[in-house]
Amino acid sequence: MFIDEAKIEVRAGKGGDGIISFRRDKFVAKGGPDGGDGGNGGSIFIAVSLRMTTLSDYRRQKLFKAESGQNGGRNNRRGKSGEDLVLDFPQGTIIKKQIQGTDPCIKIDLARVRPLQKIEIAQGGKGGHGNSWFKSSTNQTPRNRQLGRKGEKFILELELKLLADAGIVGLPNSGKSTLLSRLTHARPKIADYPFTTLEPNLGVLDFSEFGLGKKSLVLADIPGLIEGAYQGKGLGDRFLRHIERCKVLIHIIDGTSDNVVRDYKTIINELKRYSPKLAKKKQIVVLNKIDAISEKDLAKKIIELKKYSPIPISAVTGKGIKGLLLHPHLVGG
Ligand SMILES: Nc1nc2c(ncn2[C@@H]2O[C@H](COP(=O)(O)OP(=O)(O)OP(=O)(O)O)[C@@H](O)[C@H]2O)c(=O)[nH]1
Ligand SMILES: [Mg+2]
Repeated sequence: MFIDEAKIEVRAGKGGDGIISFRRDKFVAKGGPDGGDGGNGGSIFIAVSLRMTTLSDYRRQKLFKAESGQNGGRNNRRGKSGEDLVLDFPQGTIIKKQIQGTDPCIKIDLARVRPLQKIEIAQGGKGGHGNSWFKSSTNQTPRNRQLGRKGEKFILELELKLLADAGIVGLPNSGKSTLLSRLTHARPKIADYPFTTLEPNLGVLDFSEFGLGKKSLVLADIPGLIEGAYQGKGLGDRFLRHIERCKVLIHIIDGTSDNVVRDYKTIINELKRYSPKLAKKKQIVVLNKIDAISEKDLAKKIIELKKYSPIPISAVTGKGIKGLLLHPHLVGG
């Protein structure tokens, strides 16, 4: 299941307590202090996993605890430290870390974190000193010791914003998923009814497969938008967050529609309502399904959309695809 929001709690381990103890040696009448220190509590780290594409791992389990340190022992034995815990997240995750009850305070964007890099998010508590640590020339039999410190704990608000170079937007049924499957090895569900795509699909566009050099881009196909998506109509606009970080949008218009300009404007309005920044992104307007309309109809629709420099294609037959790939926003972007 595609999950792009979650809230979890992380609790680092408590430090182990130092203990009070004195040597009881057969041959030493009055042994000195030998209470060991407690071990440190385990810390919690975050890391990026390229294999994860959703936050579904955080849907059920909400509380993550690292192990506590063990108490110190006799004979100056130090307690064992608690194991650290590493939590993996998909690459586009944004984590808001808040101390319980207060507003989000620290934002960590995992898009900037390299895979294999670990970042400490909650530090384990330090182990306390045992009484032998307090021994001094003036105090040979210390009766004090420290308790282990508590580990840090935080609420983490998780939000996933997929990392794609280009986002495919359009009305339902316009051919977004068909285009993704034409350009990449992704195999999203395609069908002749609206809202076939229920969650974003990603694919890698390898220009070399089209004889166009070495470049590659990640494409995101998102569920179709309809008028009022910003009010929650259809599947709403919640998937638009996944194209917020794209450099360019591929805006698909169904060439068989009887009003391509209205269709274009519907999408632009929904993008604007969601975020003016999104609506201002570089856009490539594509007129799809040209195999299904007459040449005359095609010429008319191209003129209607002239202001937006539409690229006519057929995602099904592949016609015009090279022209699309050669668009400066894709090749140069
Ligand atoms: N004739 C023709 N049909 C097409 C073309 N591209 C897509 N289609 C058809 O249009 C229908 C919808 O295609 P999809 O790719 O599922 O459309 P979508 O935009 O992803 O739709 P949603 O996921 O529901 O938003 C399918 O029946 C496709 O076969 C095309 O270039 N020519
Ligand atoms: Mg689709």
